[in-house]
Amino acid sequence: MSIVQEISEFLQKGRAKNVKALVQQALDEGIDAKTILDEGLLNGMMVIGGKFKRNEVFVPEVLVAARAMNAGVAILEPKLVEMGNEPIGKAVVGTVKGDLHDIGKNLVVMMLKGAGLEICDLGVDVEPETFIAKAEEIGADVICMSALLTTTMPNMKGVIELLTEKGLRDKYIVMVGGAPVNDSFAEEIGADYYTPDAATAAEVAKKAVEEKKAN
Ligand code: B1M
Repeated sequence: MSIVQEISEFLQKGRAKNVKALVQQALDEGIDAKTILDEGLLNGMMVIGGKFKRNEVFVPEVLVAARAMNAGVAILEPKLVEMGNEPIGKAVVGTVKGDLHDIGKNLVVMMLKGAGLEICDLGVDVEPETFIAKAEEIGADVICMSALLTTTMPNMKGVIELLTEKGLRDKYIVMVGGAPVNDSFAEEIGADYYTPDAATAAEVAKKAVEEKKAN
C-alpha cells in the first residue's frame, strides 16, 4: 500500500496521530502536498462521507475522521499556501439565532472543507446580520444555515429577507438544513438548496460553486 493510501486508511479509522506522522513522512519523501491532500486526506474523507450517508458509520466515526483530517491539513497548510493552491470557493456556516445545536453544523463544516471549500465557521446563535457581514467581508460564495428547532427555523427566512433588503440576494448561494428543515420549507423561504445531510450538502455546494464560477 502506498503512503497516501495509508493516510486515507488511517483517516477513515480516525487515527489522527498516525495521519499527522504519515503526512509529515510523505512530505519528507518529496510527495507533493496536493497529492497528499487529494489522494490521502480528501479521499479518506470522501469514503467516510459516503459511508455516513449510507448509514454504515455514524456521528462519532465521522467526528474522529474529521479530527484526523484536520490534523493532517494542519501539517499541509503551509505547503499548500506556498503552492498558491486556491480553494474552490468560500462559505460561511452557522447555526441560526436562538439555536445552540452545533453537532450537525460541525459535520457540515468538516464535509465542506473536505470538498475543497474555505470555511468561516460562525458558530451557534448567529444573528442574521452576522451571516451577511461575514459573507461580505470574506467574499463568500455560499451562506449555509443550520437549525434544529422548529422555533428557530424562521430565523433562516430572516437572513434571506435581510439579504434581499440589502440587494445582495443574488450574490450568494443560500443553503439550509437541520432535522426539522425540508425541501418545501426551503422553497417557501426562498433558499437555493435544502440538503438532508452534511455529505450531500458538500456535494451540492461544490457543484453549485463550480456552476456559479463558470457563469
Ligand atoms: Co436539543 N432538541 N434542545 N439539545 N436536541 C432536539 C433538536 C429535539 C428534536 C429533541 C426532542 O425533543 N425530541 C428538540 C426540538 C423540538 C422541536 O423544535 N420540534 C430539542 C429541544 C426542545 C431542545 C431544547 C429546547 C431543550 C430544552 O432546553 N428544554 C434546548 C434548546 C437549546 C437551544 O438551542 N436554544 C436543547 C438543547 C440541546 C442540548 C444543548 C442538550 C444538545 C445540543 C448539544 C450540541 O449541539 N452541542 C441537544 C441535542 C444533542 C439534541 C438532539 C438529541 C440531537 C441533535 C443532534 O446533534 N443530532 C435532538 C434530537 C434529535 O435530533 N433526534 C434535539 C445529531 C446531528 C448529527 O444531527 O443536527 O440533525 P443534525 O444534523 C444532521 C442533519 O440535520 C444535517 O446534517 C446532519 C447529518 O449529516 N444538517 C444539515 C444539519 N445542519 C445542516 C445544514 C445544511 C445541510 C444539512 O446546510 C446548510
